Amino acid sequence: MTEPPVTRGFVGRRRPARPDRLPPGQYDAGEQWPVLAAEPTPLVATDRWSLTVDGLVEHERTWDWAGLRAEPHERLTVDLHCVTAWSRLDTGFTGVRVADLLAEAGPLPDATHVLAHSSTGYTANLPLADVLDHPAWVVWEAQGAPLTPEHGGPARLLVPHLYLWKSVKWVSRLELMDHDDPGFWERGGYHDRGDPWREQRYQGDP
Ligand SMILES: Nc1nc2c(c(=O)[nH]1)N[C@H]1C(S)=C(S)[C@@H](COP(=O)(O)O)O[C@H]1N2
Ligand SMILES: [Mo]
Repeated sequence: MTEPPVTRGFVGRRRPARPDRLPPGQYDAGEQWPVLAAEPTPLVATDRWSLTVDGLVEHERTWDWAGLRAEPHERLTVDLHCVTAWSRLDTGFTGVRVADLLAEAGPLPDATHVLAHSSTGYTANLPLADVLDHPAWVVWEAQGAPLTPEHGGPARLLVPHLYLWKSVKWVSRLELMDHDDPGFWERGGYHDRGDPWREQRYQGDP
């Protein structure tokens, strides 16, 4: 692999190789992938794992581990942006599109928001458009290996166009609602939507 040429005056200084890929106020964490969680890491065995889509849907749906992995899935490479300012570029995942999972349950016309739940009780709210009109996934592999428990394995939500707190680890339920209901960090003063490119970190940001 060839490195981009280094400008003399910048030798040894931390300098993002791909500044165009970094939202305002973020730094490139390189190969590092910090672990952030409000709760201790739960060990969820795959034979006990399930994901339910319920709330404002035509028919509630639950996938077990084999059922999820039997859904059409894809490999993807995305950039992760944590509100604590690190970004991890080009992280590879394998997973199913949230839009495909929701389609199987049939969102009702009144549904406007999703509340994503972790089996731990952690939650994050999302406008339905953020998982239907933007790519978002439930993923079970990262960097070619099974998603580790620390990073949300067996499976986590991945909504890479928003700050990473929206990407609920150990995801167990996607609840469709007709109103916005703030999740764990949103109740704690973080922005309701969390678009890193608009630097929507805290309530009151644009
Ligand atoms: N269940 C759960 N999911 C969570 C969190 C959490 O505390 N609990 N933290 C969020 C935050 S703030 C970040 S930055 C990412 C961290 O994911 P990582 O540990 O894989 O880097 O998970 C998000 N999903
Ligand atoms: Mo975060």
